[in-house]
Amino acid sequence: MLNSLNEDTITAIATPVGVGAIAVIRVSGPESIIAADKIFSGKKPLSEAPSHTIHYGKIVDLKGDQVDDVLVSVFRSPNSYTGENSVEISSHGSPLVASRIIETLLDQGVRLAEPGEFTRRAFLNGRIDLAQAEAVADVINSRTDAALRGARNQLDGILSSRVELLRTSLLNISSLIELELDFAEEDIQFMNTSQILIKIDEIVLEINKLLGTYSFGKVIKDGINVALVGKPNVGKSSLLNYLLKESRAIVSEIPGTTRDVIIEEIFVEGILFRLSDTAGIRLTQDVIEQEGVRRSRQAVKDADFVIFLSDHESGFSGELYSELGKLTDGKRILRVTNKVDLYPSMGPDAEVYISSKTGEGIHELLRLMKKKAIGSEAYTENAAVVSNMRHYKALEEAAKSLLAAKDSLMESLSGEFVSVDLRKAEQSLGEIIGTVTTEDILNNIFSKFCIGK
Ligand SMILES: Nc1nc2c(ncn2[C@@H]2O[C@H](COP(=O)(O)OP(=O)(O)OP(=O)(O)O)[C@@H](O)[C@H]2O)c(=O)[nH]1
Ligand SMILES: [Mg+2]
Repeated sequence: MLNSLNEDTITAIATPVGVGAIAVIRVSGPESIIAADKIFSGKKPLSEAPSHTIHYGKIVDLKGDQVDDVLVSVFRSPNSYTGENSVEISSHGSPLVASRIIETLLDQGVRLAEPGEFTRRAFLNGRIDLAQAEAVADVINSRTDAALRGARNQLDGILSSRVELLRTSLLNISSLIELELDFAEEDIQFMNTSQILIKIDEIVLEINKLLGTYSFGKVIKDGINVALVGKPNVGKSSLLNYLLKESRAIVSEIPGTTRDVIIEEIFVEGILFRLSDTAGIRLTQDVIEQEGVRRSRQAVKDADFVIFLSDHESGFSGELYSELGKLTDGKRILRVTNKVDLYPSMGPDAEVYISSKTGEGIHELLRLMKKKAIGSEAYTENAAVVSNMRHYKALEEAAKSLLAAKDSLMESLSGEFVSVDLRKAEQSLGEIIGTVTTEDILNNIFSKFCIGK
């Protein structure tokens, strides 16, 4: 089933639900042009239309009623998104019109597509590999230029070709070892152990390089969660408001103002920061504030990194700091001292001194936030960057198998052991681009797509 070509023809609306200028209805599968022809009335039948041509006409339902006038694009296999015969019907952008066109198509034996089914077919028909198929979703979901650039790179196959290269070198080594096994009695050696070790080390190095891009790639793709915590009244809500350039959270001189966690997004040089303003952490008798403090602690646990805000009075020492140290458990922390307009002399040991009133130091704060988020590593436009957890895990698995292969080699175990681990590593790499895959992996990936993609 997995690799068989699809026999049935599917349809879905490819444009967002709701009113718009036009709606696009996608049809793909062996019967798509024939089915569209049956409901289409134009100058010439679509069955005579060459690939990549557009045709004006009317959609007429089973009863002979006209549904809408439309433009129909015809794509013939294999030169279409899915690799199959496909049709795209552009109608007026009314949800009612679009669903009536879908219904007339269903009357012709076409079925509704599942989420991501068009892209799944593109993968199964070899139009794109699995990493590229995943990049299609990333392109759609991109919210920053940097995220879009990363997703485009992956869609263009930059990661895929790197992985494919590693896979090919692995295949070369394991075939040599397997060949040696075939000639075991003649005691022929095609490559000596140290040569093989060097080759494996080269591949491990490349894999580690890719693994090293993940924290950067993930932040670029998904943004980063930052918790703003500290004692009451140090100016957490004031800082959030300053960064948002609006009076989002209530600010007052009364300690314990904020109770709920307030989450807002800011973009700093193309990176999405999801900031949580939290209740100031302290012991309190107020039950509502207690709940607020509990939520602050949770926000710290959920965050990728924590801005620990203080003023000259509170500082960074004491119980709160040691508690945060435990809660953050090795997470990134940025220590910031606020209200420098009041106390210009350097106070507690902060990485940056700011004023949420005058804006002093905010530029430096943003610079440090960016640095904490993506690290100092800068990747060029065309670098292969890993941004997907699935790819990361597969690379880790591959590295593990390679290390096992190295161990066997060094212990002079039989070539069979080495070859098994090399094959495993090669399969892990294959999972990234989809040369090795299972129905589960595919369902997991494509169920997250929208319908019509
Ligand atoms: N002068 C000065 N005052 C500030 C600054 N930042 C905040 N404040 C004042 O400090 C007081 C507390 O500010 P908030 O932003 O409510 O403090 P918070 O940390 O959110 O407090 P809780 O929500 O109670 O935990 C308010 O009166 C602010 O106007 C600053 O940089 N300079
Ligand atoms: Mg507050």
